[in-house]
Amino acid sequence: MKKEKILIIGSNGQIGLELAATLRQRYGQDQVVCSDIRALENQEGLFEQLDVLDKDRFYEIVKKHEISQVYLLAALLSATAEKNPKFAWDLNMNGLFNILDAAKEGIIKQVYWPSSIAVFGPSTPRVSTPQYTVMEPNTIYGISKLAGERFCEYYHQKYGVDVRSIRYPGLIGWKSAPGGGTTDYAVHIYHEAIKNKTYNSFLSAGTTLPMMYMDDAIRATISLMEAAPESIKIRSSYNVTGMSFNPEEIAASIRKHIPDFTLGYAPDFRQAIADSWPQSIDDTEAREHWGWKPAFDLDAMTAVMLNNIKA
Ligand code: AKB
Repeated sequence: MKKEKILIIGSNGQIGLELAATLRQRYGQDQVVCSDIRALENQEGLFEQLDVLDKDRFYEIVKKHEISQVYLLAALLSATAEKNPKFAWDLNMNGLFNILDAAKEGIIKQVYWPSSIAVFGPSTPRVSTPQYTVMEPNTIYGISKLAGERFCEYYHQKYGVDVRSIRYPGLIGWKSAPGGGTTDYAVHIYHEAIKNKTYNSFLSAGTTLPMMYMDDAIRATISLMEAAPESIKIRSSYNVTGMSFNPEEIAASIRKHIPDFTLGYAPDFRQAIADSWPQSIDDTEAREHWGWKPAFDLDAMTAVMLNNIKA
């Protein structure tokens, strides 16, 4: 059987860096091509410069490397998208169309595209938010993700495109920095705890959000992509979650290791975004359809984050 040849678009972002390392370990160095708008100074392995809006260049790379699977991670996240709504819409939607169209034409075989808890809005039930519920997002990022979900399902139903997706909660890892999200405080807080023993949160004390440790997110992503097609019953995007906490609770978890850690608050425009999102997620369908189960809770994640950042 011919091995899959994988292209990661947006490989130098928070998820991309970790996904690339895991996929290369799993499938082999030469099976994974990374791409991003800019190369890193110390870019490793097969790499192609790619702006996902440049369809010709995308097709050129797919042809050159005989790509069969694409992970499309290039996007503007919630906070950055609010500052540049037109560009966010253009990047988040037209980037997706370029990849879905290639799958529709049979040029590639399988697509992974991340959605987000941002697809939910203020009218959604906020506790244990189910897979199917009211969805009226009020951020440009959430609107683009909800539209993207509808197009993924449409391309699957109309054209048989094998597209798979997860609604990521806030993702927390120590190997890479997040950029432009509302949940980013939950990464910064660990770095500041180690460096300065204090942090000023841009979300208020009681702002509870769904979150996930990066290792769980990478495992969920690869499990979904490797699952048998007949087990994938949702082609818009799957709810998944790892844990839920607010800034007070993550601070309490950090104080188990750094007792004199202090937390201050300076909420900004991201507070309104967080207030429109769920506090916790019901991921029953992901568990039942393809066996999803998180491994990390808050204290387990805190221990790994602090140990690795310190090292
Ligand atoms: C963000 O905060 O924008 C992202 C997300 C929840 O999709 N981390």
